[in-house]
Amino acid sequence: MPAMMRWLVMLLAVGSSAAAQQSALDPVPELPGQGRPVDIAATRARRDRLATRAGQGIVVVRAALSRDLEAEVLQDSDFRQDDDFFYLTGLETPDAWLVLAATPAGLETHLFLPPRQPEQERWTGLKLGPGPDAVRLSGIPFVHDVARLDSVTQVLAERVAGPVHGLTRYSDGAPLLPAPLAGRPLRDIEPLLDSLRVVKDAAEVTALRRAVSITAEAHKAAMRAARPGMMEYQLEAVVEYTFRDLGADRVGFPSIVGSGSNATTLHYDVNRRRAQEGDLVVIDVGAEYAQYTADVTRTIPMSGRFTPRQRAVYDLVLASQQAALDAVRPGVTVRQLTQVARAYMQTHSGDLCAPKNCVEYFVHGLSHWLGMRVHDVGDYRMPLEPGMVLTVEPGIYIPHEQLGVRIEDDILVTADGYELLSAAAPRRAADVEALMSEGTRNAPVPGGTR
Ligand SMILES: [Mn+2]
Repeated sequence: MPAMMRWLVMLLAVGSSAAAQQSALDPVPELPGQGRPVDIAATRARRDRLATRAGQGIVVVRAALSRDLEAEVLQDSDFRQDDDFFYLTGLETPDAWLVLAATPAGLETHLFLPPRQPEQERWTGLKLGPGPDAVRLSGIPFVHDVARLDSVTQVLAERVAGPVHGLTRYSDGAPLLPAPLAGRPLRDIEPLLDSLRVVKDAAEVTALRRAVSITAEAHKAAMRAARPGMMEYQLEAVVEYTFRDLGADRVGFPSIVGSGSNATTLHYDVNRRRAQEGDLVVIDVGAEYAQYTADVTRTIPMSGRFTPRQRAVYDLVLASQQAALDAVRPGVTVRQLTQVARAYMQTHSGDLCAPKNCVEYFVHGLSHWLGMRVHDVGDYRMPLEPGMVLTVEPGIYIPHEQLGVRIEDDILVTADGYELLSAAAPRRAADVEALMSEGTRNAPVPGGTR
């Protein structure tokens, strides 16, 4: 037996006794293989909105394909559901299909699931398969074995006129549509789905709140732990330990911990430098919880206190961010917020970045949508409306001084302004310093002299 299989068998043996011990404490997962229930009302409402907007015809959305642990030797990623499929079903089951048909009698929803394979489940754990459990747990009335995909869609194709609405963005090589629908005109439904996903419903906001609150706690842990001489990856470890400790599923994107000159590299994620006394460290991280990711950046002084110069740059970034936040309300566009932040920075730059204006060192965009993807889907020309979630993240990066500052918060647009979802992570320089002073900076660096 290959080494990996032996290793898995050992894991299974260990795992089953641990599971037996814990069974008195842990609630039995509602949904096999997923551990979180589907919000049936929310997913149904999303399907209804999509079908109403799509109009006549049939909508097809496919789940992500399962990955083969043995063949692909996964080191980079576990299975992660396709975002649109998750949005419409709440299910993390691989290799499934969702078909919505606008019939004369109303919307018909069909879910196709791979059949359960008890032999395989010895290795993979319980899976959701076709049957009454799947109907109950998914809230979808028609659940079929995926082997019946062609025969059921053949019947639907005969009953339902109009185009097929599907997604064309898959790059996994599997068919875009069931065979009986392949000859019909295909309309790409991605823009429509994106326009729905950019405005978050209550269930999505709940997941985002959790992701952001976990991320804020991770920032606080990093502030408490930071001290000169630590490796960047040690701060990363504190952040990502906190993510998992608080129930995050994974990182929403590779954690950025950039000290000194690395703080001026916008997407630095090597995290192998030793952070020195006097360095600023940009920590740009996001926990993913229930498919939704946070994206919060804090910039901290390794020594625990900002130098006067660092503090002046920091305060200009913070005030520029606040100027943009103060302008957030329904009807405003991201472009307008960007203009507000840049104008504020330009006006208040003084000789801080002489001979240039500091705004010349603000080299990236101010905001992006946030949701299931860290740079979430949605048209940036859309005026803000309640339920949209976005980042506000000005920065100043002066490479020749090895000085980079970015402050990034996540906000929910409300009827009369915004809610700062990431408020729990200290933003003001004095608050960052106060939290850092509570830390253990006099303790030896973990790992000694690595
Ligand atoms: Mn961001």
